[in-house]
Amino acid sequence: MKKIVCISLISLLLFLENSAQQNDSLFFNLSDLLKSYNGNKISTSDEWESIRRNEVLELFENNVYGKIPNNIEVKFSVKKEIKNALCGKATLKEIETIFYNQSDSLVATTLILLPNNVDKPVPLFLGMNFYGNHTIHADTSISISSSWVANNVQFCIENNKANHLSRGVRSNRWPVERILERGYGLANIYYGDIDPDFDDGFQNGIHKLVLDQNHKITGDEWGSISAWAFGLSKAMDYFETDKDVDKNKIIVFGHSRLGKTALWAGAIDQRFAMVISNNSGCGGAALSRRKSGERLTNINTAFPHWFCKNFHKFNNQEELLPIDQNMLIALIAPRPIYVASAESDLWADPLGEYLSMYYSTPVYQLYNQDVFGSPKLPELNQPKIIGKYGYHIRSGSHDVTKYDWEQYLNFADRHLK
Ligand code: GTR
Repeated sequence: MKKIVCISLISLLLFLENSAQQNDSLFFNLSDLLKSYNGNKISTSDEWESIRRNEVLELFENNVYGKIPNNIEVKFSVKKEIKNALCGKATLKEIETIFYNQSDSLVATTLILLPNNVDKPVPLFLGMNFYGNHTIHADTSISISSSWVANNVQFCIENNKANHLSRGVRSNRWPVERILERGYGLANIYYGDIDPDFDDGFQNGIHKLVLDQNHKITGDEWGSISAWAFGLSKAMDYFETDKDVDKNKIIVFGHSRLGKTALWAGAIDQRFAMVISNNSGCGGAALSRRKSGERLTNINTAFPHWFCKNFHKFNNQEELLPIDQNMLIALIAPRPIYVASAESDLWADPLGEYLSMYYSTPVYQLYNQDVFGSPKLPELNQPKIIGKYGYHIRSGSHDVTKYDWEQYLNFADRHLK
C-alpha cells in the first residue's frame, strides 16, 4: 500500500515537472523597486539602505513569509567535538541550540564539519536538510534526530521517526569531502528540528513558543519558511562565537523549499556573506507575476503552512502582489548571490528565476556593481558570472548535483577567498 502511494506520488511529481509549460513571456508588470512609499525615487545606496530596503522587507514580511517574533531567545551548548572524524579529514561538532521564552523551549542540533590541516578560521556553507543531519553523510558519529520526520519508504523511515538505516541517504546532495578539500566547512540543520513540515495551523515546532491562549493567528503570522530562516539566522549567532569559523564568510545555501528559505534568511540577516538558491522556484527565486510553472494557488494549496495567510490572497491574481521575487534578490545586495536552475525543472520556472536576478539589477547598480545586462536565459551548462551575480541552468531535473556544487565552490573562491 505504502509502495503504491509512494509510486503514485513520484509519478505525480514527474507529471507536474514535465507538464509545466515553459512560458517565454517577458511581458508582465513589476512594481518599481526604487520608488519609495512616499513616491520619491531612490537614487543612492544610502537611501536604499535607510528607506526603501526597510519598506521592501516589510512588504515581504506582511504579504509573503510572515513576521518573525522578537521574543525568542537562544543559547548554545557544544554537545560533541571529534577532532579526527571522517577518517581524520574533519573536525566534527554538534551544537545544541535551545530556543526559549517564558512559555516553552525547543532544541535543534547544528552539525558542523570543518576541514583539518588548514588554517582556521574557515569560511563555511550553512544549509538545512530534509531528513536529518545523519542523512548527509554516513559517518556513524553524526547523531540521529529525534524530531518528527516525513515517512519515506526508499529511506526506510516509518512512523515519522528517523533511524540508522537512513544514514548517508542524501550524501549525493552534500559532497562533504569535496567541500572540505576545497577549504570550506559545512554546517547543517535538520529543518524539522525547527518546524515539522506539515500543516498544523502554525501550532507545533518553534511556533508553539509564541502561542498562548490569547494568541490569534493573524494574516502575517510567520509560516514555516520564516521559521526555518530564523533557525539559520540563529545559527549565525553561534558562528560569531566559534573561533574555528570565519563569521564574515558564512554562505547560506538551500535547495527547493530550503532554497526559498536560504533567500529569505539572506534577506533578513545581512551577516550572511553570500546566498545560494538551488532550484528554489515559486516563492523563492522565480518571479510570481510571470505565472509560469508553479503558481501561487498551487503552492498555497499544497503547502498552506509555508507562507503567511496574507500570501494566499494573491492566488490566481499574482499581478496584485505589491512585490515580486526580484525584490527579494535585491534585499541581498550588495552581497554575492548565486541562483541555479535545472533544464527540466519547469515547475520552478528557470527563466523566471533568471529574470528575478535580471530585474534586481537597479539595486546592485546603486552599489556600482556590474550586473546582468540581458534578459535572455544563459546557455545550458554555461555559468554566467558577472560582478556579484552567478547563475546557471544545468541539464537534468530538480536536484542538487556535483555540477551545482562545483559552481558554488568556484563562486565562493571568487568572492571569499
Ligand atoms: C514542490 C513544491 C516546490 C518545491 C519542492 C521542494 O512540491 O511545489 O515549490 O519547493 O516541492 O521543496 O522539494
